[in-house]
Amino acid sequence: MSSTAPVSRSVPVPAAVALPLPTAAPLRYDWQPAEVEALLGQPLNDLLFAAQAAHRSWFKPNLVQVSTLLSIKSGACPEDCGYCAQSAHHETGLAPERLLPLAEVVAAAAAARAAGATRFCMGAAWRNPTDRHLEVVLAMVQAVKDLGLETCVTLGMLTAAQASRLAAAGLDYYNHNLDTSPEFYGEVISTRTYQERLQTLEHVRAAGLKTCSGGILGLGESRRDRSGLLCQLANLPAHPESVPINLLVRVAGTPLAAAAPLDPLDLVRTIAVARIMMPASYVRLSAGREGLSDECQALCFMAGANSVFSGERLLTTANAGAARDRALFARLGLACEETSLTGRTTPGACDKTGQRADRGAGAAQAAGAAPAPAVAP
Ligand code: SAM
Ligand code: DTB
Ligand code: SF4
Repeated sequence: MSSTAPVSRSVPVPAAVALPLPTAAPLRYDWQPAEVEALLGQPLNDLLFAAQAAHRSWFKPNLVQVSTLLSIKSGACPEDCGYCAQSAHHETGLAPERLLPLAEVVAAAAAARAAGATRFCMGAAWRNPTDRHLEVVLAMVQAVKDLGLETCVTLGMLTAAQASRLAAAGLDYYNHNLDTSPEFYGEVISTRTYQERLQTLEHVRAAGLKTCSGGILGLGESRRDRSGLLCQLANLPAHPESVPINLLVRVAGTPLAAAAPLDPLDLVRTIAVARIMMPASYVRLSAGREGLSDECQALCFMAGANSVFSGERLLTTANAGAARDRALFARLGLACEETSLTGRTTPGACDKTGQRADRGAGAAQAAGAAPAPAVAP
């Protein structure tokens, strides 16, 4: 017997919002926190479908860009970032180290290249580099570039002149994260302002460097804070070419050592929404990957993550090692992306250079990307 009684639902269904159609939509720079918060709360299937559509309209869906990290100067950082093992404000037991000698950096970069990395990222625990430190880093950038690797450095705040010198040395990317929303920032870091972060990003863009900027989840932030972070990133004058999404690695001795663990599906949701908002950017599944199951990582790739850090270590904490990644990529049918710099080629890899040249509407179509399917809200 048929019944017209309403179906009872055990979970509340969020109000539907129109999920953006990536097909021919111009890149947007006017995202509002309320709409992004609503996107973050959409049914997961709808989010994953929209994120996949966005991803496939700009990227080959089964390629992952692989970077390797090296801490070139660890610990004793004057900043008080509540999550960080390297802050001098926290007792984490990390022994501070001097700036690594050039030969050690080159050896690590050569090993990373041999292991399949295409980008080598060097991090220093500074509030900002002195000009003397910068001289040493410039030599490192040039030497790593000579190995045929893309280069990225993260050195803290930069002046306009320092950003220009890094660009002149051939640096490809500068990493400088906004980390969280402007409203929550002061709960995590008190030794610098959000505005100072934005200022450095401006210097990086003005110098013609590619921007790597993202955030960190699991700090105790709300969904609204995640939406605030994503709006800040996506409303920059140009979307960052690379958007790392870190999951807090809880380090003993830091103020966030006992932070409540994040629901891993909130990481998946945040990656999906980052992919929808910045469809032409690499979205990197960054710190915290070691603690995720293969299945959760698979969901992150399904949500549009297309970049990872490889290797046994991040800066000071453990990372999913190369062997586990090889096995995971084989399970998922993923291949590592190559760049023209390494001289190795990936058949059918997207030529991002052409696509990003104008950073404007329809760049995907101009570069011949396949149209994405429509998404029903
Ligand atoms: N000192 C530079 C700076 O703060 O810009 C660069 C290095 S810092 C380690 C780079 C980023 O790593 C931070 O912005 C944060 O997003 C991430 N990070 C640091 N410690 C982390 C942790 N314990 N867990 C997850 N991500 C972390
Ligand atoms: C980013 O967003 N994540 C990387 C890189 N940029 C420099 C750093 C992760 C650090 C994780 C904690 C550690 O190893 O100290
Ligand atoms: Fe220093 Fe960067 Fe760590 Fe903050 S995140 S304490 S700036 S190394």
